[in-house]
Amino acid sequence: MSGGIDQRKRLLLVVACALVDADGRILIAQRPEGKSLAGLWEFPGGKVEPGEAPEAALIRELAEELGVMTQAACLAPLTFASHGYDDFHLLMPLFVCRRFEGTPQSREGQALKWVRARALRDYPMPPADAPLIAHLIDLLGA
Ligand code: 9L3
Ligand code: MG
Repeated sequence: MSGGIDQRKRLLLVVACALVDADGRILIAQRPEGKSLAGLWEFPGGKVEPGEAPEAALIRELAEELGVMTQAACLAPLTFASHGYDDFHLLMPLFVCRRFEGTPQSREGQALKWVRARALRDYPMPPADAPLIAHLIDLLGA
């Protein structure tokens, strides 16, 4: 998390997920060309719509982006990112999900990779995501 929130900035609420497989590896997705932060690797997720619960938003995003099905009871909150970009401030809870159905597929042209917690540091990530790695290493070990 970085500093306080600049009250002049628009707040953006995004949810992200560390999908964890049976070997303890975590799924990351590379933001495709044409999107902001293209080329950077992120924890899958997206914007929470007004009136939507964070868990419901994440279930929707995982289905849309990866074709993966899960349930709110399978989403454990771990921490959250708070990062000021030039034109908005991002708040992003990170959930951990170990129980899901389906093999993640690239539904939006994004590259996908399963990596160990410690190896996450080898992938360039958006500034909001990078500080979350330490929490995943604490939880999952190397
Ligand atoms: N974002 C950062 N890290 C993430 C996710 C899912 C999203 N793990 C940022 C990138 C965009 C904003 O949140 O600035 C909205 O995400 P999207 O709707 O463009 O995926
Ligand atoms: Mg997204």
